[in-house]
Amino acid sequence: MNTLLVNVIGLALLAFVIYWFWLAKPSKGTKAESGKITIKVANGVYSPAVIEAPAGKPISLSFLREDPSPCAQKVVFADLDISEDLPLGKTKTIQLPAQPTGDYRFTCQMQMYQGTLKFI
Ligand SMILES: [Cu+2]
Repeated sequence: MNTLLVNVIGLALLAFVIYWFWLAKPSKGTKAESGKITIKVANGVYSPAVIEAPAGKPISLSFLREDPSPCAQKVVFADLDISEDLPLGKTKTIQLPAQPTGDYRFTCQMQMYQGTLKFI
């Protein structure tokens, strides 16, 4: 009986290891394959905070700001020299020109909100 129990535990561990290392992929960015995505601005986080988009194509990001604090008022793409005001409770769409592959951070003006745009 003991051997059986050990085997069952062993199998369970093995299944867990397989799941952990091969099946549970680390959460990657949300894909914006169509080049369009809406990002919610609330509670100190952009959701999604990591966005993947195809390099070499213009994309359009929509921000829906639900956080009334002045902190969330602007979104800044420092690398792209783009800074836009986000109206409260309305969707603001920002067009970004085509970019080469790479990671581009976007933040609020105080950098408390942080997000990454990955062109892949
Ligand atoms: Cu801020």
